[in-house]
Amino acid sequence: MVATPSALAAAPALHPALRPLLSRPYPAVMGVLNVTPDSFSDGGQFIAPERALAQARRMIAEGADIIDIGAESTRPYGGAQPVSAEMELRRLQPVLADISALGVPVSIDSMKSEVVAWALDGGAVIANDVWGLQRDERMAELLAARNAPIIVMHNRDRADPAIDIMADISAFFARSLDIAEKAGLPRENIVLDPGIGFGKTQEQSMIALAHLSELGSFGLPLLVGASRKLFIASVVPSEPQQRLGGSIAAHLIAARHGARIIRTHDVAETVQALRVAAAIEDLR
Ligand code: HH2
Repeated sequence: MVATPSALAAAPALHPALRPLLSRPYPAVMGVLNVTPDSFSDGGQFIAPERALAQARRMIAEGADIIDIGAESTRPYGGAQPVSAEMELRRLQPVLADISALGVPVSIDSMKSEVVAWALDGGAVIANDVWGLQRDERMAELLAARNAPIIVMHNRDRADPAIDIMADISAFFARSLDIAEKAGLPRENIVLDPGIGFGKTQEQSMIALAHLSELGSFGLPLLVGASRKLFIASVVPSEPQQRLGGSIAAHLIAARHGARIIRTHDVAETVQALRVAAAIEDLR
């Protein structure tokens, strides 16, 4: 079952910060802004505050509906250095208020509740937790207290080629939804994300895209972030900066199978692809 845009937009209970993002015939686009030295595809490019602000402005001009700011690289198996909450805050502090003032909702990509709390105070409106409420036990309570929307992403410590990845993703989401319910975080605040490239073999990342529509059975909006990820290079060997074609292919398939938010580094090209695909589909 695919949660169609009209069904989701009509759902009376959708959190008000999510509603405008989900009411169009093509998915909303989340532009990635990494204020990190070591992110896998753009590490170091936007750590200078003036560059981060310029990149946010550029992505908004290109059609981004959300800006996702991250101050810790989460790249799995890529040797990303875990950073302290203090370091995340030191990287976010010079940019968050200015970017939040640009008129587009900001999400905070952090698995630490103290960073998310600070960011929500400083202008971010959506939490993006790559451990889906399952790493920091204070996260669900914090978001319930603030009535903030959250992206719950599937993750695993390591990939296991022997498992049924769709069953694993569904079981993970069920656990996250249980944690949310116990904390009093309403279901209508939650967006689900299969976590392309996280705790999955390259093939499992592609299986998650191919079978995305199965996750529609949760009745919640789906987000997909396939941008520049390694599974693309498993099909066509390429460096992260050379994976635009593969990213767009994956995102169009995700949109077709029910994704309502697409997370990308390449906003202009992604918006164009999604809009053209939607215009063509509309004629069927
Ligand atoms: N992917 C990355 C980071 N955060 N959040 C969600 N919800 N979904 C994703 O697929 C996702 C995410 C990895 O991409 P990037 O931010 O560019 O890299 P890094 O973690 O190295 O900063």
